[in-house]
Amino acid sequence: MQRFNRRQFLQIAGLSGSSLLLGGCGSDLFAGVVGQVTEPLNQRLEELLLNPQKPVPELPVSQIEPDKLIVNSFDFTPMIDPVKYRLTIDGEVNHPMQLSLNELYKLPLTSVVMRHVCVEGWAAIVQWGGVRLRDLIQLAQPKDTVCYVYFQSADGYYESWDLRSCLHPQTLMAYQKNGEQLPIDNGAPLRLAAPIKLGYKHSKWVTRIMLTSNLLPSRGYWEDRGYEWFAGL
Ligand SMILES: Nc1nc2c(c(=O)[nH]1)N[C@H]1C(S)=C(S)[C@@H](COP(=O)(O)O)O[C@H]1N2
Ligand SMILES: [Mo]
Repeated sequence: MQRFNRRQFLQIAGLSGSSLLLGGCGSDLFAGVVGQVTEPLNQRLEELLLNPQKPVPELPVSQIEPDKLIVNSFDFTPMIDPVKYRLTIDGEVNHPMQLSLNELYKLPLTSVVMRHVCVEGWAAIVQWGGVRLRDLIQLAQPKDTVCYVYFQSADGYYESWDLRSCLHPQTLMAYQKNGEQLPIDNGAPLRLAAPIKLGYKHSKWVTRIMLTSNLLPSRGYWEDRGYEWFAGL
């Protein structure tokens, strides 16, 4: 595992304005096996209609609804020692990494006020703050075969996303909620947050981000129980 070094930090600063090439899954992501066999037609359309790189209009800070975000965990709340915590980024990448929280905190901080929508029938406007997932992916340098990203969580939850949605400028690995340190129940030390997908796509307590060319048979905790995979908002 390669540790995070100074040159890589500078790389982010220098590259933050540029776009990352999507390799083989850019314009015809859904021309592949997933689009034609695994996913129903409506999800292909959903992907085609959504422009993932266009920022979702931001909501004002005055509209944050601190009491409306309901803690929703399928099982237990894992206790993670913040000193020992490492975020693993691996898979089909040139630079697999293990990042400490201090290393993550040194990366550019982005805050986005967005609506969190749970399929169970509630929503809340939340401000999430953290590292852009695209910056982390850029640091790991995915091989051009990569089309999907898997997220592993400390409570056994797992998720998979399409690469384009991971590269969206408002897709965050968040460590702040409403301007304060992320509470344990909401996924501390690190959770996914993005205004482009339903709540169950936003893995809490993420410990591993794995980049891959293929969607594995286990696509996500709720997806494997019948929920939609793309789950776009
Ligand atoms: N690791 C993990 N992440 C998870 C879940 C979970 O049970 N475990 N539940 C998901 C669901 S269904 C929702 S709506 C949101 C809820 O986030 P919150 O508990 O911070 O409100 O987390 C998502 N991420
Ligand atoms: Mo949810």
